[in-house]
Amino acid sequence: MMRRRPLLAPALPVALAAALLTVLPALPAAAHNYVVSSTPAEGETLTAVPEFFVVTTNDALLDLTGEGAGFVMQVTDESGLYYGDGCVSVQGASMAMAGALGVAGDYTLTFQAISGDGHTISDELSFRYDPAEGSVASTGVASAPDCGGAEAVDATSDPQAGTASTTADETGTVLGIVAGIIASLAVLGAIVLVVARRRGRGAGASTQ
Ligand SMILES: [Cu+2]
Repeated sequence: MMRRRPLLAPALPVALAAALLTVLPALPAAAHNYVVSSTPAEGETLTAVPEFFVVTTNDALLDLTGEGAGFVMQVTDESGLYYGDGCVSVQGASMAMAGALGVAGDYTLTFQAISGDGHTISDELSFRYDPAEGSVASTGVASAPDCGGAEAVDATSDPQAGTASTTADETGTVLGIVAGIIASLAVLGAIVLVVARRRGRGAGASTQ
């Protein structure tokens, strides 16, 4: 008995560490999303107006309302005029706004997004527009477009799809956490059983 206890003692910290390692991967990542790609890319020269300006991050963005609340994309030219309707759609790790540009020149794409951990991230990137002769140029506006107000956002987004994907994500997260807790309880239970059996054997041996 006396010689076994020092051998059993290290088993508990190991069990706790195993339980933590089982639970931790199931918890939502607690870090800012970061940009992995964009249209246009930083420093890129566009020769045509893209169908969409896109910013893609490393992980799912947090679109709680399913309507892109808190998400902003603005494209401005050298004189500060705005292009695009300001309607931002969020899908998974990406946000997008329909493309529109004026005449040839230097432009800036400024964006704001809600990271998966609930924090706001924002940045800007520079690009050049060098269209073919005779390309149709959009007219810039002096103040930032707001997608025509909330009603226009409803009309141009798909609230049903957004709500469904948000619910699925949350269900997946909860299931992951529950599975992690059950797995760690199972590990702890197994350790307790092993310890109890060894003690039982030890006790039985000592009484005989
Ligand atoms: Cu953060």
